[in-house]
Amino acid sequence: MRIPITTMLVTTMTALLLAGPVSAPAQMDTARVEIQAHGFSAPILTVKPGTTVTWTNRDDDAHTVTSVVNRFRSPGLDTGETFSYTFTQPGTYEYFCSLHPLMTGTVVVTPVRSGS
Ligand SMILES: [Cu+2]
Repeated sequence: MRIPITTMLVTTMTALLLAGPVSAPAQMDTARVEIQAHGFSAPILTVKPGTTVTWTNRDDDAHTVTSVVNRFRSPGLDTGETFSYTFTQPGTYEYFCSLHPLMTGTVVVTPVRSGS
């Protein structure tokens, strides 16, 4: 009995999906940035893909974490409030506080090399 070509295609594609993308599996890393004295505690933060970065506002003033190219955008964070974003793709992500645009920061997501 012949197997329809469409069944074979679906099976092949399913196998590819199960095999996952070529890139390394996502990692459950976390990183923290404190917002204090009208600045970000890590002006340049370097992380691996899959890292969830959490910003915490330690100032009395409200601040935001706003991506320059609108990849992420926190609401206004009052004292003690947090905002988290997971960086899945390598790249350089610049952000600032939309209430105080002189407050800037950068997250650099480094590519993961195979075999490391
Ligand atoms: Cu601010």
